[in-house]
Amino acid sequence: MTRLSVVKGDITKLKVDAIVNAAGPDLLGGAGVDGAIHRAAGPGLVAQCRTLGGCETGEAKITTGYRLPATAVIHTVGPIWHGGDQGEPELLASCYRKSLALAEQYDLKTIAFPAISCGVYGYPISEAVDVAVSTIREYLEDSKLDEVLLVAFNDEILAAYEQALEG
Ligand code: AR6
Repeated sequence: MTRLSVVKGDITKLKVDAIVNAAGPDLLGGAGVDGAIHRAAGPGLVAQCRTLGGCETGEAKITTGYRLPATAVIHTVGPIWHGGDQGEPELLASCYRKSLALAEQYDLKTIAFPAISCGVYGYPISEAVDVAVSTIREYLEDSKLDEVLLVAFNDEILAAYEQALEG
């Protein structure tokens, strides 16, 4: 059975098969976790990203990890929060599903997610973590993955994940 757990820390330090990047649609780097991943990976990452032609909201694309301890980076574009009635939950769920599916497709067994859309894109944390946990749990009912990690960058997100995982 696949393990789903929460860890506090910096996703760029994790030695897993794939880390997920909360990217922007141009995939060329930015603030938040995206900036941290590009800084840690080095210039090879943006060079490969330039060849990908961007990424639509709710979709995901994969690159190698370059100087990161992780083997691969799965770049997904979360929805910008506009109040919740513009398809945000479905788009956020799609980010998790498509990222998990890409990991499986590439035979990657361990994957770590940041709290997609919970920073610059303004998604309310408790609502976002409920989408993340329920979508991942549903996906893991039938999957070949060994471990999924939810990475909390601060205590507020850590507490929200812990509460969602108890439910
Ligand atoms: N490790 C783990 N989580 C982190 C890290 C880290 N090193 N750094 C930040 N976080 P954000 P978004 C958390 O803003 O809301 C960029 O400009 C952070 O605390 O990175 O999806 C992109 O290019 C928050 O909980 O992503 C896009 O344009 C979570 O990561 C846009 O921001 C996501 O926050 C994407 O916005």
